[in-house]
Amino acid sequence: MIDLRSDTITKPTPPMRQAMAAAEVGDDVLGDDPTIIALEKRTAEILGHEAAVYMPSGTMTNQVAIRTHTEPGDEILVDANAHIYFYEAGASAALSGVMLRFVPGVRGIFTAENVRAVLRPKDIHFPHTKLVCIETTHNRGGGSIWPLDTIAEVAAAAREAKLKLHLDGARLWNASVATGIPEKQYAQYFDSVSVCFSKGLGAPVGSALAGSAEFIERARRFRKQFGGGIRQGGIIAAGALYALEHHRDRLAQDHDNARRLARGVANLPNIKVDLDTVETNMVNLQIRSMTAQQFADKLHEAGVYVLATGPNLIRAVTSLEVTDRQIDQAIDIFTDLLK
Ligand code: TLP
Repeated sequence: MIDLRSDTITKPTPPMRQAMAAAEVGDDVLGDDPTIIALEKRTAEILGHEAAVYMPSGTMTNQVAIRTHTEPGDEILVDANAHIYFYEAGASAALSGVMLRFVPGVRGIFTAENVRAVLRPKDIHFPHTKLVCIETTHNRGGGSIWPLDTIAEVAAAAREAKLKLHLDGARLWNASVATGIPEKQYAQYFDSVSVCFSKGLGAPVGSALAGSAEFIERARRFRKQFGGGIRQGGIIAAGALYALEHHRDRLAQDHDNARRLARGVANLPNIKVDLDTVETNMVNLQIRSMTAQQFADKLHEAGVYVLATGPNLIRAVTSLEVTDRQIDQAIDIFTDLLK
């Protein structure tokens, strides 16, 4: 199978497994797992924040951030395609009791003006708006990258309104490799930043939340409350540390493969892909002659795994599990099915 469902399918490589097997461990809930401590320190350093805390998943880092920034009854601003809203099983409502308000965006990217347009005056009728969430690269936006100046403008609008700013940077690594802008240059605008090690970086488990030392101390308590203390988690953190040092630069290959796939299928009938929107390791493809699920099923029978992410939309994601040869084979399979 050529697995283009997600970059979450990536498996630890043999040297990563060796690093994991050799990891020193302790009890992280008691604060003495040396490998987790090293991972948190390195992550904070890369992001230019004071501290970071390791957690089992990106969903948990996002949701702990939301809980740490808000109180029940507050409102947070997201775009309608944000992972936080679309794919986190209603967690913000269930775990933090917050309302989500949508900021209109294009491929997940909104402007300072869009934020100002949804701000509320102080009034007894209204919830307190506390937080703006941005996602880069944007998953449902097809791996789109927020321009740095747009982030800076949105951050300024948020500050003016005394709102905090959270970055869902599950794939911030991809944004940095694609633009050459270091992660910390993006991260400087945010009060909290969530990053994932278990997507394109290829570690088996884990994400981290970064922020000020005070914010992270409060977040640690909510991690515990949400059931995210990991005890001898150094074994998995070692995979993440290995990935941070060895797998960031190679994301460029995944980006090349995504463009190669997009170019290879762009002129086929009954499929539409806008090549200008292929910025990182994702390709959003619109299907015309059948539903996206029907096409995904046909691809599956022919040996290519993709996800239908809308009635007419399929998503193909490249990762270290997919070789350039497999991309060429996938293009041939698309061609056979659509010709
Ligand atoms: N995304 C997954 C699915 O949940 C859709 C995928 O296959 O792309 N933020 C962003 C932007 C994400 O794309 C994801 C995972 C998460 C957070 C959540 O990470 P996990 O899966 O570790 O909870």
